[in-house]
Amino acid sequence: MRSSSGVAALGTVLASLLYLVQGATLGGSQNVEKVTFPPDFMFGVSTAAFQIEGGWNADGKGESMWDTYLHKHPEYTPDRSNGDVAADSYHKYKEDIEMIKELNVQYYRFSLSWPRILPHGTDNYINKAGAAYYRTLIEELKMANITPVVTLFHWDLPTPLMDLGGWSNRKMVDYFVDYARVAFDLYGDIVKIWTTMNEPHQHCYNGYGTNYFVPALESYGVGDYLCAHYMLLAHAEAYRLYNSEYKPHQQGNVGITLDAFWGEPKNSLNPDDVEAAERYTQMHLGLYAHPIFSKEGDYPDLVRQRIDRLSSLQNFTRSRLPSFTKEEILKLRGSADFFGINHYTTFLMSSSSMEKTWKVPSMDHDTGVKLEQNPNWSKPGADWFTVYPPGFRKLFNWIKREYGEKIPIIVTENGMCDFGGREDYRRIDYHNQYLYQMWLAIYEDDCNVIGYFAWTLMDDFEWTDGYTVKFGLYEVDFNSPERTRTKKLSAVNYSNIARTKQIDFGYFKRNFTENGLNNII
Ligand SMILES: *[C@@H]1O[C@H](CO)[C@@H](O)[C@H](O)[C@H]1NC(C)=O
Ligand SMILES: *[C@@H]1O[C@H](CO)[C@@H](O)[C@H](O)[C@H]1NC(C)=O
Ligand SMILES: CC(=O)N[C@H]1CO[C@H](CO)[C@@H](O)[C@@H]1O
Repeated sequence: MRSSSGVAALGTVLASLLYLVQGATLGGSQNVEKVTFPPDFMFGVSTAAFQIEGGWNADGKGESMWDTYLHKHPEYTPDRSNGDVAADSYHKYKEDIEMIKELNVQYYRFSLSWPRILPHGTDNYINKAGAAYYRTLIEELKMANITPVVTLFHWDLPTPLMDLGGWSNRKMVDYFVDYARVAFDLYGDIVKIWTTMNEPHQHCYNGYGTNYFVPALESYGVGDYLCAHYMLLAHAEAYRLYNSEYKPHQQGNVGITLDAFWGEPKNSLNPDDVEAAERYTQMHLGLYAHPIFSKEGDYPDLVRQRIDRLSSLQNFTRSRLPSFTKEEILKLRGSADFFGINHYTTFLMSSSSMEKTWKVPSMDHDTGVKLEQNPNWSKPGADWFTVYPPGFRKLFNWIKREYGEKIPIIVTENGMCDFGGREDYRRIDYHNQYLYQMWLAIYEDDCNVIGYFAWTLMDDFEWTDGYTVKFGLYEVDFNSPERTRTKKLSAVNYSNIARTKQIDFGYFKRNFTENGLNNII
């Protein structure tokens, strides 16, 4: 990780060089032929344990809540699938490493399966085979000159802990810190970049506040905030543990990965829509980011006031959003060395006090914002996913405005889903266009973005969508016991970007014309 001032200085030099390069028209008004990133910009690729590993009960692994839930509810996914085998990375990690090498990226972000290492969730018993799996993976990555970026929690909570209420139980803070300590002890000598949590917002909102994700608690407007509160506290405790006991000799960095859709006002001339979009981002990203990255700490005022007021109107004795103590506010404030952000898509936003699909209470009702898709934006795969590259740049600028330009931002996930196929020109275009918007954020807007991780290495288990949508740079044949991996065109092109640190739009346009694909963004 390098200092932000270094990035800014380098940025200025490169930006002035780049303006000398001859332009060619791209899409609309942008005039860019060569878009180059700093030589030490971090290019990587991301995965998550449950989505690729399989080996759900191999060598003493315990069950995660996703294993347990999907075995009980095969109807949860449209293809009645689960993560029992997935891409079988538990057995095929050597092939994964070959692919990562082929991609020319220097970083690989993956997550540890908590129940693979601690089958009961608690640290009284460590599964040696599970611990050894990650040790080998990390050592082989290092031998291949690939820096591991390790996520501690990417949603696969050990079932015994879910049975105690998961993140709605305050005790989870202790259990998470115990698990973090085990991970730092096992791998901290060779892992120098950690993220504690992946997308707590998606996890809490969809899993505790609705039934869209496991554990499907449907504790609308209550469980989602408990989950948020205790995940934040657990993150802070793990960060403080690392700082006091591990950082002095291990010298690594610890961050968190948050997520955000961009909220575009439905009508940018309507102040209500503009306010709605801002409110949405505060309620969904600010709720998690403000306690950690803001100067003053704690939940954003807007979030605190809105949920307090509605809770009181709804006759709750206390707010549905718990409060931090002074000590907790201090513990959380500044508890990250970098800001990990996952971003995929944008919605049009407008103000609404009630929609048919909302419950009262609920986070949707608390937020009071109606989300719609712009029919003009392409929808290449999953229903929730439309392509709007400028939203990416706007999101970086929002983060900079709210939390300043010092904190380094790492895009820990960005990528596109479709329904499969190796000639994935749309995915090439998605990465090119989103990378270009990120480049503008860096060079035109001085946003301190230092890394980009493509989601994802290969086709995987995509939560509610099962295996029906594809995000991979490599295709996986899920009908073959070998789970054969084959590179897509996007893998070739992403590997060129990672190698040259440059986007080649010229190539892209040629191929689009040859294939008769036009105007897909
Ligand atoms: C809250 O209590 C008041 C006074 O008892 C009552 O009029 C109102 O309907 C209650 N509100 C809800 C949402 O139950
Ligand atoms: C979609 O594009 C048409 C034609 O350019 C435009 O009139 C319309 O407002 C656009 N719709 C949205 C929601 O932006
Ligand atoms: C810029 C870039 O990476 N272009 C490559 C994309 O993939 C095609 C097909 O393999 C190559 O021919 C291009 O050179």
